[in-house]
Formats: sequence, C-alpha cells, structure tokens
Amino acid sequence: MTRLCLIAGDGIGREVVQAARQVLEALAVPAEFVEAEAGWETFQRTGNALPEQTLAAVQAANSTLFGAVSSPSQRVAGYRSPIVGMRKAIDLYACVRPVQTPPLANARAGVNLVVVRENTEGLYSGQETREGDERATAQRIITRQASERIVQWAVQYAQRTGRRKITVVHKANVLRETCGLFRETALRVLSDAPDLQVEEMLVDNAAYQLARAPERFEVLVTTNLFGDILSDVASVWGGGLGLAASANYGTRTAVFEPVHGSAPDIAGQGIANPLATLSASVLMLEFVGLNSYAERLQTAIQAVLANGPYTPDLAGAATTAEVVQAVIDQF
Ligand code: NAD
Ligand code: K
Ligand code: MN
Repeated sequence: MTRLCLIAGDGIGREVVQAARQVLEALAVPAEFVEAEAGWETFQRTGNALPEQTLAAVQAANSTLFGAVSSPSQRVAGYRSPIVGMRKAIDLYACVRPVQTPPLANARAGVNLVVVRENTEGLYSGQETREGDERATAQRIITRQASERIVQWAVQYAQRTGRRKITVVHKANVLRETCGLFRETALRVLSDAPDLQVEEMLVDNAAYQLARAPERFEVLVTTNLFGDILSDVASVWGGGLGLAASANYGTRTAVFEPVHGSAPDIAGQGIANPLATLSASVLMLEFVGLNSYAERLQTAIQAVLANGPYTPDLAGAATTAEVVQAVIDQF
C-alpha cells in the first residue's frame, strides 16, 4: 500500500493539509496516511523545528505532502526553517514550480512555464555568520555537481513534457565566480541537448520579463534564492499563491507543497484557498503512480476554478470548507 506522509506545519498549513486529506479520502485514494510534525509550534514545544522522527517518516513514506511553517524573521537561537533543512537533509535537489493560465475569467492567456530551482545550496546553504551588530556574512555555495544535476533534471523534464526552450537565469555579470560557475556548467550541459532552444538571462531582467511577458518562457532553471523569488512572481499568472503548487524531487523520494507560507494574516479564519495544496497533491499522486486519481483530482480542481466557489484571494467569499466540498462534489 502506498504510504503518504502529511506534515501540516503552522498557520494555514494546518487548514490546507487537513483539506487535502479530506479530499484524498473522498477520492478513495488507495494509500495510508501518516502524520508528522514540523515548524514553529513544534520548535516552541520541543526545541526542534524538524524532529528526527519527521525526517524518518518522510524517508519511510512513498511521498510527502507538506503544508507550510512559520519561520520568524527575528533571530531565534536554534531555529532553522524546517523545509529548507529537509530539502538539504534528504537531498531534495530539484524544486519545480509549474505556472499555467488558470480557467478563471480575466486570466492572462498563454502562460505555461515552469521554474526549476536548485534546492540544496546557493544562498540557502545555511552558512551564515554574524559578528556582533556590525557585520554579517552568508556563504553562497555553488558546486559544479549540483549545478549539473539541476540542469540535467530541467533538460529531462523539458524533453519529457514536450517543451522546447530553456532559460538559464543568473547574475554572472556581477557574481562572477558563483553565478559564473552555474552559468558555464548549465551551458555545457545544454550543449548536449540540441533539440532545446537555450537562452540565458540576468535575474533582474528575468523578474521584469516574468512580470511583463510571462508567455515567452517555457522552462527556467536557476539557483536557490533566485528561483524562490522568481517563482512567487510567476505564480501571479497562475492565479496567485492560493493556487501555486511546488514539488521537491530527490533521488529517493519527493515532497510536495503549496508555494505559499503559513499566511498569519488569514490563519484561523477558515478562508485559506486549499487549491494550491490540492494541485500539489495532484503532482504527488502522479509521482507515486496513482495517475487515474491524479487525473480525477486535476479535473475537479479545474471545474471548481471555472465555476467557483472562490475564496477571498480569488475575489470570492467562500470558505476553505466550501471549496473542499465543491471539489468533492465533482467526484
Ligand atoms: P505567505 O505565502 O504565507 O503569504 C503571502 C500572502 O499570500 C499573504 O497575504 C497571504 O494571506 C496570501 N496567501 C498565501 N497563501 C494563501 C492561500 N492558500 N489562500 C489565500 N491567501 C493566501 O508569505 P509570508 O506572509 O511572507 O510568510 C508568512 C510565514 O510563512 C513566514 O513565517 C514565512 O517564513 C513562512 N513561509 C513558509 C514557507 C514554507 O513553508 N515553504 C514558504 C513561504 C513562507
Ligand atoms: K509551503
Ligand atoms: Mn518561497
């Protein structure tokens, strides 16, 4: 039996993962669910935002659905973002965030892109130091091996999904050594893929182009921080953070999540959009080979997007529960 690990986390993470569980159960997905914990609340209670048992549960499962956690912006001794830690600990090296024109009125047509982000190093390597109140440094680690691996992943993804263009995003004009190594490595890997059109773009221009002409992109491949930021920009064209799904693929397992965080501004109100997490669940079902269930869920999500009800982020007045019920009514 397929084993799916659910990590709700904090804030709306709990609301949307609970919603996904309800939907997956209504779909009668042939899987057993195992719950594990992580996040700020877990840290406050146990002193560890990512308990060993949680890492073990993720590794023992066929796949994992992660909600969102709250990570404080102020310094807290001993705290580190568990999702960033998990990506590194389990070597979930490919973070993949597809964005497509949704079946919503007024949506911008023609958007069908995916941001492929290196997920284990770069500026999120966790090598930060601070000297008193005067100086702080972060190491931005770029290796040839990790760069090669993520670009190869992007090439295979492009070929598998019939996409023809890859945009390598960097800032090698300024970050000459780190982005320089990423760029050189990417272009070398891509020179072995003559079926793909290759372009390179500086990250600031990529943000501008994503905001003004998103339909020009197919696959973007980039380093960790740049990919994090660009995928939130791109998510606007897919209907916003309430709809954006994300996959973290590793060599042995994969963790799926909404792109959004714990949204403290709306947590506890029962109005979080559950569709991002349901779209992440579609990717998870595909990953574990439950393709017919993935298709039924995807069709149901599209139908609800086309006809409502809509949560407030999509200018509606529906609750999370009403959207969940509308999805279940499609089965
Ligand atoms: P956020 O993604 O939580 O929220 C950004 C905005 O989008 C908010 O206005 C929020 O209300 C809205 N939004 C997000 N998801 C929504 C949904 N499903 N339905 C409706 N509206 C939605 O980002 P933030 O406010 O910058 O961060 C809040 C917390 O989340 C921080 O502690 C941050 O560290 C954490 N965070 C976690 C993850 C993760 O778990 N992977 C990712 C990003 C941020
Ligand atoms: K998330
Ligand atoms: Mn992010």
